Amino acid sequence: GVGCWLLYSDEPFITDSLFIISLDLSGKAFIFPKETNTAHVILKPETPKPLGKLTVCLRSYTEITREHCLFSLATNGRDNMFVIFQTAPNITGICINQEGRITDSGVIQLWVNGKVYPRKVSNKGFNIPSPASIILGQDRDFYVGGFQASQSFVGEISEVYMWDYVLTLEDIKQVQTNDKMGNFLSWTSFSHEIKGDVLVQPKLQCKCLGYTDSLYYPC
Ligand SMILES: [Ca+2]
Repeated sequence: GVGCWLLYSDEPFITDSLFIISLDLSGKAFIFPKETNTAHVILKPETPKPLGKLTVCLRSYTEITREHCLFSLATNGRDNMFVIFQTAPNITGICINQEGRITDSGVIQLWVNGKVYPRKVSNKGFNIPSPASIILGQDRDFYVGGFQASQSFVGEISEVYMWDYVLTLEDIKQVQTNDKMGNFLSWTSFSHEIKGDVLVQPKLQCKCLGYTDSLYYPC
């Protein structure tokens, strides 16, 4: 039958979709307990489509001091189409706005813990064809796989949201108080598949206080 054919297919998207579940992860976090070249979470948009612009927001909490990859979006042609790397231990709330470079300016805006950083401009021609493969917790050197433990994430990731448009400053403020749902990926109906050693646990700290140094307070 079709299911058997899919199970033995090399096509990653079709195979992955057999194990995707959609859950409301409000008040929960993914825990990546140790350095591996296997543990990651595959994310599946409700309605995959090409992206001319996008915003990604997420929270991470880690003690590791080396570089690590939080979020990786790859397409068949490019393994590092859109990635979020971090290089310092931190409790971080990140939002990245990315405009397309074909019809728009290609401006990239980055917020970290409520602070806006100097804008950058993407490479010419930025546009993400569909389907794209999105994962948390590993950097990859291929469309699917090519993970190195030395770039893996160890710690907690939560409140992952993605939009197919650029968020305004008001929108970003709403994200920081958990009052803005994603229209492409939303933590409140999160279609995902866990691969390897990743746990879902209740969050110990959640809402942010706004624009202070202390991003979190207990749930
Ligand atoms: Ca790598």
